[in-house]
Amino acid sequence: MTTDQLQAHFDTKIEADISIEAKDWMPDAYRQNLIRQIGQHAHSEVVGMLPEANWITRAPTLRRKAVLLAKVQDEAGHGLYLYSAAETLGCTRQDIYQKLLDGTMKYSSIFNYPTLSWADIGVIGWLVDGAAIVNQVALCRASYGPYARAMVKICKEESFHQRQGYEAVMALSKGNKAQRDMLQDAINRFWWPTLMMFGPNDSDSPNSAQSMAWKIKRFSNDELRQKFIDNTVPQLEALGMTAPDPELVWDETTGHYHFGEINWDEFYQVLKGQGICNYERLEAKRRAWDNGKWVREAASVHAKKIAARKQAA
Ligand code: BYC
Repeated sequence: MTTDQLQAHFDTKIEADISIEAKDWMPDAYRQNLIRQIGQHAHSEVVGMLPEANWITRAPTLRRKAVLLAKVQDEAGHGLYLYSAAETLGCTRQDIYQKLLDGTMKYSSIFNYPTLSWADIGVIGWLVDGAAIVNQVALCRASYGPYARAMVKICKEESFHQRQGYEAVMALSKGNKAQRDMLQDAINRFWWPTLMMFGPNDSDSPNSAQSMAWKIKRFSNDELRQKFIDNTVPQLEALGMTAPDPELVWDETTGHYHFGEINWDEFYQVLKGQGICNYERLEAKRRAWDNGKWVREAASVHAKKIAARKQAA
């Protein structure tokens, strides 16, 4: 087939909602855009382990510690599914991981904020995983099959994460004044950064139009952000807590909550590496990479030995 015929076949499949699979022909720009998004997504999962891991040794009870440990392990698993999905597009895991370490590939801005109290762990589960679910449920219908299928399993686990977060914040909301103040402080610090997770406003989102035409993204950044706010404000009210947004109000005419302007300067500063924890996060990942050198070497020697044994047999 000529390139034009291959392109026409690809377009027909996108139009008909037929998944694109790893061995199918796809335009190079589609492939590169997926490597970018899936790679960033994978990096977010593994960098996202760091702020939560910070509290494993300080969880208030053994039950909370076991649950948090399991959650952080789930995030590593999500990273693995996503790196595997990216590899089906022809990149190597090592290559895109190096791009994370040298700062040429992004990860979610949210993980550049510190976890200062136990309440932050509950709020991350509730708000950050809650935002991730809203974004990722839509990605379960992404046009690229391996990405969409990875998202199905990830979403199931994220739902559990969101529930554990809400259960933890519910306990704090029913606690004493110090516990309620700690929770309110965590909400105040994480509210706006959570809204930034959905990316820039649609008018400033360079990738959205093409990603939506290719049905990688099914909803725009602003649509998903609004959906998250509409879902979350009733939960906030049920906790007896408030959002740090004086403009947050139910709008009868639109049938949605109206909310204030996000501080986009802060968002772009964090993307440029100027967030509170950017340096610390990448340093932790670089250190882990260096410390893991002997494991990688031992594993590759073992793999070579097995291959040689198979060849000899
Ligand atoms: N942070 O054109 P746009 C989790 C970048 S992990 C950093 O709208 P796009 C969890 C964007 O990449 C969940 N960068 O982009 C884990 C682009 O830059 P490049 C993480 C951001 O791709 C552990 C530029 O800004 N979820 O839940 O169409 C523990 C312009 O943006 C951000 C995902 O990764 C940001 N927030 O849309 C707990 C979801 N926003 O690449 C929890 C998968 C934007 O052109 N990703 N940028 O240099 C997506 O759905 C989309 O990539 C986005 C952005 C909606 C995030």
